[in-house]
Amino acid sequence: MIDSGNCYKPRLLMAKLGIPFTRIEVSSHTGETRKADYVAKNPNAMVPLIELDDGRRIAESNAILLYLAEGTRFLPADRYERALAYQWLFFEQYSHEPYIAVRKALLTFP
Ligand SMILES: N[C@@H](CCC(=O)N[C@@H](CS)C(=O)NCC(=O)O)C(=O)O
Repeated sequence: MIDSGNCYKPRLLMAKLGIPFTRIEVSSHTGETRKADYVAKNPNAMVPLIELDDGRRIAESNAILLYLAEGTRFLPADRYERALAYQWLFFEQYSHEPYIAVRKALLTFP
């Protein structure tokens, strides 16, 4: 979904890591996230969803980020430094996304 911040996150990381990908537009604006074929792929009916070359899928933007970042400079090897990265990811989902990003979307999309 091109105007989704949650979709931008993995797209940005894949670009920074030079990982080639194909973007398939699935938008909640058009009801596509609620269609049966999409819900069969992600029962939570949300984007982003990444499909790996072997067909396995990962939902939740930060789970996708952690999968992509594994073994790269974007996820520290040091236990404490990695915990700080997790700290930002949990903060983003619990304190930023619902209160700021969703409000921004509600104001902007209409
Ligand atoms: N916690 C999820 C949130 C994903 C999310 O809120 N996706 C929105 C677009 S930004 C969505 O798919 N909404 C569809 C709907 O509510 O029907 C993540 O980080 O991936």
